[in-house]
Amino acid sequence: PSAGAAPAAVATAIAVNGASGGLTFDGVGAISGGGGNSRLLADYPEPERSRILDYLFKPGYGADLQVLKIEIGGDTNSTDGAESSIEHSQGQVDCDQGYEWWLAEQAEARNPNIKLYGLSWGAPGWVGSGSNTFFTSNAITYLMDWMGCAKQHKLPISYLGGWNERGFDATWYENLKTALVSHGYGATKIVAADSDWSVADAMTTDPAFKKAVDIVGVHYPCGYLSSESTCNSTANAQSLGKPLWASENGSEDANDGAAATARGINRGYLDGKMTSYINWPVIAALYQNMYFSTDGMAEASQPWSGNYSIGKNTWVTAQTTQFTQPGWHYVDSGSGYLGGNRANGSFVTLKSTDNHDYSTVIETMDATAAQTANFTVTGGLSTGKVHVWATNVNSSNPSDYFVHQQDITPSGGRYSLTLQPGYVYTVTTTTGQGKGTATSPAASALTLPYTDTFDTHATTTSPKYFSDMNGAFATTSCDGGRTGQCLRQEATSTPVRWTNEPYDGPYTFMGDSSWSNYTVTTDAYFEQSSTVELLGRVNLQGRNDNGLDAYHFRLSDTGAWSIQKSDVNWNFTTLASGTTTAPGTGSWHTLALKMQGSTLTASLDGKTLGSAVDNSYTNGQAGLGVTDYKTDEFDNFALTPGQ
Ligand code: 147
Repeated sequence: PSAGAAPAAVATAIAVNGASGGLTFDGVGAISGGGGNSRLLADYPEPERSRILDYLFKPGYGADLQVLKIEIGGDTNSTDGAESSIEHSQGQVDCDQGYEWWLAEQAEARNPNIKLYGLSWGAPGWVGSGSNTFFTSNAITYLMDWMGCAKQHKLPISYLGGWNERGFDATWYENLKTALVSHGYGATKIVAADSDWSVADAMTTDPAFKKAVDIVGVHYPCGYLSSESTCNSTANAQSLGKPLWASENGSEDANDGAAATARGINRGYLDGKMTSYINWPVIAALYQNMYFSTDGMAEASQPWSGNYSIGKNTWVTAQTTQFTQPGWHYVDSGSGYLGGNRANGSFVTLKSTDNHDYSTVIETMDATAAQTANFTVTGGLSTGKVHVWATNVNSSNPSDYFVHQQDITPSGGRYSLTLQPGYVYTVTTTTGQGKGTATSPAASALTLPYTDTFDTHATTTSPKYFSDMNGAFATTSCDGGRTGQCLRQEATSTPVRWTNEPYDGPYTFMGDSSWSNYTVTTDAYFEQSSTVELLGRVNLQGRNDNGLDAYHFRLSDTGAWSIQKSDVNWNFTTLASGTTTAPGTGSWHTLALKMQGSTLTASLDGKTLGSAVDNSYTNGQAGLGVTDYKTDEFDNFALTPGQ
């Protein structure tokens, strides 16, 4: 065009033909775990907790997730926390450990059609004993125990995976399939290998492996972080005749990641024939000093105030999930790139199993001008009224998300729609959509003093607000002649790990990052020869727990004590140390770490051991730890404010 003339507007014909071919749609969902990202949601007050769950799972209200992938907790760090195993020690199964069962029950209660998918990041030490790999026969025993727990919880597990992002062992998957069938879980499909496309290459040359695996699940096939605009699978994968999934995608901010999510959901099918898109993670319900603190569908990091926010990611996801069901079919004739050019955006049409309803999801994330879509409906699909819903992804005003814009009555099966740049549109013959209206209370700090005697909690659930980073801290009956409940570190040996931090001692922390001058006190019981610690001014954590800005007061049963600081690379600096009368094993003692300005003071049973001066950290949360996989106990946790 000559200077000044507007470029010719792009017009795209969308042929919504019910007779067209297309693969089966398996659903759009999200992951709880990998790890610790849902932890604080469990402790939210009502009614906020239910409202957030509604925004995630309730049909016609919010993200309306169709797949929920849950971590099979392994007592080891799996990104932003460690999730509890159901079997810390072989043969001792406790199906109430962790919070994923609770979350899955909440999801099922809201949407009985949701598909559940279990995957391990790590596992208790016994699973990999001697090998430190997950691909053992013990792991199969362990997964059958986990399936038994799911059954006990009345949670149907549609899909089960192997070891997250740690390759595959063909024989192991074959044995897993045999075990599922022989234990009566033959309806559960195996996804392999939650890693890269090489699993499909192996399946093309190994018929037994190919037979054992039902679905090829690959991570970040649409790129990692905001690069998500082109999605890829491989010729080998497409030759298998098995569903191909983006079994983990995302790792995006709840708001800033919305454009990548919108592209990825459509383009996974267009570019790579992938029929499921599973976002990591479901929610950012974790402390804000963690590495991936804002990733998910929503953010909820203040269980004391009830404050939360629903991310734009929820609404671009809803543009597909509220208008489709797993089991619907893609309509290939009604799917492609606008004007044949990926820069204009993409469109994907899905139809109901009875070939009546359809929904077309259009994204114009990278378009720069308005365009037109000209629809023609044929092949037995409804030519009745269509409803148009839209999300303006360029807007930061939530009232521009998930808006019912207009209804159009086709004429002779034809109608047109103008598409603005930066939008996701859904054109649908279905009804029942909705945008939740619950609003959040204001954020506020958790005030001191704070105490927890660990007596009021269920025996198998970690206490309120505590988020474990390695190991498993659970309330259980006290040892050492003490009555009531105490907090015990339950992992008895180094787990099969997923992360690779140089220091992986079990620790857990809680509270408000604004806390500055305070004393953290606890009673501690040395069940074995070991070193326990108090943490204070817990601040930034390195990715995958590869370090922590914090102060530590450590005491061993031998009487050796220290005040140390650690940094985000797990460098430890000893600020003060000494040896006191050995507390020994089998008895209770009271430890305290006082932080006042730059002065740090450690005391034992009311007597000062020593102090140090350091200016590194001025504020942060409080925690408890054991420097090795020992089952020490804690009681009477108390935080008292200083000046
Ligand atoms: C994934 C993990 O599976 C998740 O648990 C979580 O840690 C997530 C955070 O982004 O990352 O693992 C990946 C790590 C790096 C890449 C892809 C997946 N990468 O660089 O492409």
